[in-house]
Amino acid sequence: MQTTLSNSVLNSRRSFLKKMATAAAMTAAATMFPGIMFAEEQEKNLPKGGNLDWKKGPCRFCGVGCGILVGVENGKAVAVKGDPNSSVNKGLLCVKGYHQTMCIQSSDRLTHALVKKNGKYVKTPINEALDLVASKMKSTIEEHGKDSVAMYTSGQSTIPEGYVASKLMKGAIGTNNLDCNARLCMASAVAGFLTTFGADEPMGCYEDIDYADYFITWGNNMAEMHPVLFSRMLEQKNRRGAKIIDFATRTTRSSTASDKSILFEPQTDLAVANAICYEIINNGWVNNSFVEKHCNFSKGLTNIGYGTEDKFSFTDKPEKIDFESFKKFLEDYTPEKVAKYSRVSVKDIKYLANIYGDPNKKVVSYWCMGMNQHTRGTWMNNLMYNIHLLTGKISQPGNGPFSLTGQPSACGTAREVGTFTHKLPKGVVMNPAHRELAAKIWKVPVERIPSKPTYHATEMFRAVDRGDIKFIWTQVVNPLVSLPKTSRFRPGMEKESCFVVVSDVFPTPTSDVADVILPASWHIEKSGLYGNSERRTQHWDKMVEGPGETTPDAWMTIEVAKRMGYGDLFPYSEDNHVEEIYNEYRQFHEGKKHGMAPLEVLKKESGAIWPYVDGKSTQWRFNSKYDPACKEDTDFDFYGKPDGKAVIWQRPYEPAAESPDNEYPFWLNTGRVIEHWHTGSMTRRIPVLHKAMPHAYVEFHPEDAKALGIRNGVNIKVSSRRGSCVLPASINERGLPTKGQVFVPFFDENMLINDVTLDAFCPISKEPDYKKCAVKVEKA
Ligand SMILES: Nc1nc2c(c(=O)[nH]1)N[C@H]1C(S)=C(S)[C@@H](COP(=O)(O)OP(=O)(O)OC[C@H]3O[C@@H](n4cnc5c(=O)[nH]c(N)nc54)[C@H](O)[C@@H]3O)O[C@H]1N2
Ligand SMILES: Nc1nc2c(c(=O)[nH]1)N[C@H]1C(S)=C(S)[C@@H](COP(=O)(O)OP(=O)(O)OC[C@H]3O[C@@H](n4cnc5c(=O)[nH]c(N)nc54)[C@H](O)[C@@H]3O)O[C@H]1N2
Ligand code: SF4
Ligand SMILES: [Mo]
Repeated sequence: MQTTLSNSVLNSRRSFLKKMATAAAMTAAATMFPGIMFAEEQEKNLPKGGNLDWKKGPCRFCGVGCGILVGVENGKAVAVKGDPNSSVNKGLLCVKGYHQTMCIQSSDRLTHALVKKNGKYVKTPINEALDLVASKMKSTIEEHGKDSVAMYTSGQSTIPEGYVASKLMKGAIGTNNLDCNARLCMASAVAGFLTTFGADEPMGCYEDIDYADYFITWGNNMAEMHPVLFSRMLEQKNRRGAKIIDFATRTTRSSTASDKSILFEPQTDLAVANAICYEIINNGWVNNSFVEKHCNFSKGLTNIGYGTEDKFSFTDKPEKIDFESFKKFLEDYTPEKVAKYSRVSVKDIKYLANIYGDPNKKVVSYWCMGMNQHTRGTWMNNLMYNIHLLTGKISQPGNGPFSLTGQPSACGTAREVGTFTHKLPKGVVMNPAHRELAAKIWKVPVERIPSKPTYHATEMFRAVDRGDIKFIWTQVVNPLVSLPKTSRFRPGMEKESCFVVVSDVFPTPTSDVADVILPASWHIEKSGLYGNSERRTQHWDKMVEGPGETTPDAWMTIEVAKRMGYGDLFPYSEDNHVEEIYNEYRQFHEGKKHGMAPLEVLKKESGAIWPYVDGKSTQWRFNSKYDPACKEDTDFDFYGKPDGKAVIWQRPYEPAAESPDNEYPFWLNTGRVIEHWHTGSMTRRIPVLHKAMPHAYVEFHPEDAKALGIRNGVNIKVSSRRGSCVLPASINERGLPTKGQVFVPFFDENMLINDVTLDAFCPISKEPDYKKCAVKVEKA
């Protein structure tokens, strides 16, 4: 397969994004911090008069899951405002929420299928393109076996889209070659939940914000990434003096808006969490009755590697331990010892321990990618739970560990429908009872669902590069910008050995290497359901028509399944497939532990939280006061585990997979900015957002910049052992890395920082660590 296709689609994308960049100017600072646009303020900006028809749905962007109302006039979306009836955002939105629908009017929208013929993309009727996809998928299976075809999907796929992808791959074809971008995002959170509680997803809900005395963020830039929740925290700070503490490796807008910012050396959060537990135990702050009744202690293997080699595999060997040996283990983590390498002072470690240890203070801990994108991400999640379990501060209003999700349906689709290689809509492929249930609902022979997981995201693209996967279909993802170490995976995807199908709404660096590009309907151009961070399922009806032959992703999957001969398993109607699929899917979660709200409720209300039991959302799981699934004779019941007890894990500190050395002396940390969504494909097509943040940059600590003679705007080459990337320097602008660290956001396809990152991952969750690798920097 060749890359250098200079056809009109690609050219128009590049010149389009360039044109937008040259028009750059910083806009409306007032709306940029913390990114909130108040409902009244929005009202002033909305078109007056006319007959706006306001339609309800969830925001397209982040996992906060704000409710939006879209104003439709003459078949066009002309305005967006926050839904005042949504308990998530109470009428608020951030800048991305407010401007979201503007991207669909972009002039380079994919409106028709494109099929590559003799090195050029040819506009092709959608039916023909789907014929080709189905026949290629079928012939690849016939020639090379079921495990030679793969699908890579998204936490931005709707629930029905994820469901039919899983049914096609696992139920119809019979391969577990399905994984999704939530592997790059939430996998460590999932593995943390499963190892500690035996049940995925947070126990609390956003209402915790109204009761907590302290919010502690563990490497989570909420002011930019979960802005509406952060504004709810700021409101509680102003109203009743609740305190926000930002514990992070870089000073961000979240740090400057907090009451206290504590910085630590990357990766040493493991040690600090253990030091907090040491303090809690040695000061007698353990909630003994809670721990005795509701917790077990365990340890697993240590020194478990970093997954950098192909076909890496690892199985943990958990072992029960007692409280005394856990206490003894923590002696290596006294505040004095940990202060030496974490850069956190003894005083600050004790300060944090004091807050968690004080029975009269309610604490919510928040985290997202800092803890998950970590080569010991599962451990780090376990350690967070240790702190809340030892103190019994969990599953109560205002007290709890809260793992925030990133994508709008990472919970609803990736985790609940289960678009991971090891998952089924209920449970995992390894469990015979879970396979039986799936086979029954899908009406397929149980033997068809393979019992072994195959490729997780990183390993899937390694397999493409090796030539083991010969057909891949990506939906609602842009992996050649977002995967770690794209310097390997781009040439891998370009190889003739793999047929690549890309479904997107815009051309991207991933569609650049596609054999077939399928034009997808965007969010409001189709009906769907998403599930947010607080287990809230939200439904929306199609609001506007999409252009050309754009088609909903679920319907394209169904059409391909039918063409492959699986029509009887996909008996859905084009007009109503979303509802038919949701009703089928709901059967997987029947019962008090995970019951999902019926469609009638979701259509009327701004979402409902599962478990939805007897017409009511369950806000706090595992607490028998609130959760009808708990056994009756106990106050708490961690029913994900057979004995109802959560696990306190002994997990040591271990260094990062790659640390700065003489040749590569800086830490490279990567992440996001408030204006852009991930790879920028949508937000860079929204003029107000693109102008506010027109290109990526490499951020320095001012002392490092001074020592290197680097000024703002100077082009810098950032290189690692994998690749390099040139970006303008940024000093004292958006954020402030610690000395010895540089930071780069990954939204800019013209400055591909993932050519530089490392594909090391947590051996338990297989989630890559985008936050740490070693680089050198020089003037370009
Ligand atoms: N505007 C906007 N909002 C978004 C998104 C977006 O693209 N744009 N994406 C959404 C998605 S999918 C996600 S996953 C979230 C991400 O939300 P966040 O995780 O908040 O954002 P990031 O910028 O990825 O990560 C920043 C944090 O990583 C921390 N960090 C770095 N190294 C370490 C470490 O060793 N340990 C710990 N504990 N922390 C460390 C830093 O301190 C910093 O606070 O944002 C969601 N919201
Ligand atoms: N360096 C670095 N890399 C990272 C991270 C990091 O912190 N640092 N974070 C990782 C994380 S947490 C995440 S979640 C991933 C995200 O990685 P990706 O999911 O690959 O990035 P997105 O830009 O969200 O890609 C979504 C694509 O779907 C398209 N799209 C939008 N709506 C639709 C639709 O309805 N249908 C279809 N078919 N397409 C649609 C968009 O145009 C876009 O191209 O990135 C990961 N990569
Ligand atoms: S906070 Fe997230 S869900 Fe809410 S408006 Fe902003 S991007 Fe959308
Ligand atoms: Mo994410």
